[in-house]
Amino acid sequence: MKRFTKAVTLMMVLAFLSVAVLGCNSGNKQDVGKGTIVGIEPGAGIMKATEQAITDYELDFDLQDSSSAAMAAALKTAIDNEEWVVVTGWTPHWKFAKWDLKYLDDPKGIYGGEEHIATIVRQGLKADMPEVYTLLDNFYWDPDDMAAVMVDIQEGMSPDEAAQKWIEENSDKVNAWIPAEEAAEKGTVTLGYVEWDSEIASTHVVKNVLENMGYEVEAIGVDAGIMFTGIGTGEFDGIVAAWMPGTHADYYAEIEDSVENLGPNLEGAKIGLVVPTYVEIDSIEELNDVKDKFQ
Ligand code: PBE
Repeated sequence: MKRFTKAVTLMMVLAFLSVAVLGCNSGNKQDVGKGTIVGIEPGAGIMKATEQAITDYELDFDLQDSSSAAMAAALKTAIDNEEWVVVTGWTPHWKFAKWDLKYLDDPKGIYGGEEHIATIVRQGLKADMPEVYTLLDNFYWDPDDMAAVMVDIQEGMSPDEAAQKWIEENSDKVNAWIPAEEAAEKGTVTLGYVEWDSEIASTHVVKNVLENMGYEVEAIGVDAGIMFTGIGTGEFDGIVAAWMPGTHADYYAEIEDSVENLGPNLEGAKIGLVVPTYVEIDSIEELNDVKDKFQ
C-alpha cells in the first residue's frame, strides 16, 4: 500500500513537471518561424500527401492537424480578415462555390492527378443482398451533383434532408440506379464513411435511396483507417468513399484482396494545397519565400 502511494506521488510529480516544462508550448503546435498549413483529420490521405510535400519541397512549414470543419472555419476567418492562409483542400467541396480559391501548382506531382471516388463492397454482398449490390454498383454521379448536396448541408440542412432533396430533384438519375428486380426481403445495410464533407454527401444520398427502397441503413462515421479495415473484415457492407488511385492507395493496398471494388462513383476529384485567389503565389515551390505571411 505504502509503495503504491509512493508510486502515485512520484507519478504526480512527474506529471506536474512535464506540464511545467511543456506548458509554455501547450496549445501551440507551431515551431517559431515556421509557416502553417491548416490540415484536416490526421487519417486523411491528403495529410500524408502534405507531409510528403513538406519533405520533397523542403517546406519550412508545419502541418496542423484539425478537422474538415475547423479547416473551413480557418479559411473563413482568414478570408474575412483578408489574411493569407493555406489549407489542405479537395474537389468536390462547397468551399469553391463560396469563396474565390485556387490550387497551388504542384510541379513534383505529390498530390497526383485526377482522382476518382470508388465504391467498395464486402465479399459476399452480391450473394447476400443482390439488390443492394446492384444499386451500389450503379451509383454514379457528377462533381456538380455532389457539390449541390454539400452546399445545402453547409447552408444548414441536415445530411438526410439535403440528400432527400437531391434525390427528389434528380429522380431520373436515381431511378436508373435502382435495379429492375426488387428483392422479396429487405434488411439492414451498414455503410462506413468518414465525416469529410464530400463523403457525408455521397453516403447520405446512397443511404436515403436505400431507405426509399425499403432497407434499414446504418451510416457509421469512423476514421479513414477504420473505414478501410471495416470494409476489409466485412463489418461494413459497403463504402462509397475510396479516393483512388492516389489518395487512399495505402489503405486500399491493405484490403484489396478481401473486398470487391465496384469502380468509380464520381470522376474528376482532386486534392492539393488551396489558397484564396488574393494570395500572390501560384506554386507550392514559392511557399517558403512568403512563409511569414502564413504564421
Ligand atoms: N479528403 C476527402 C479525403 C478523401 C476525401 C480529400 C479529405 C482524404 O484526403 O483522405
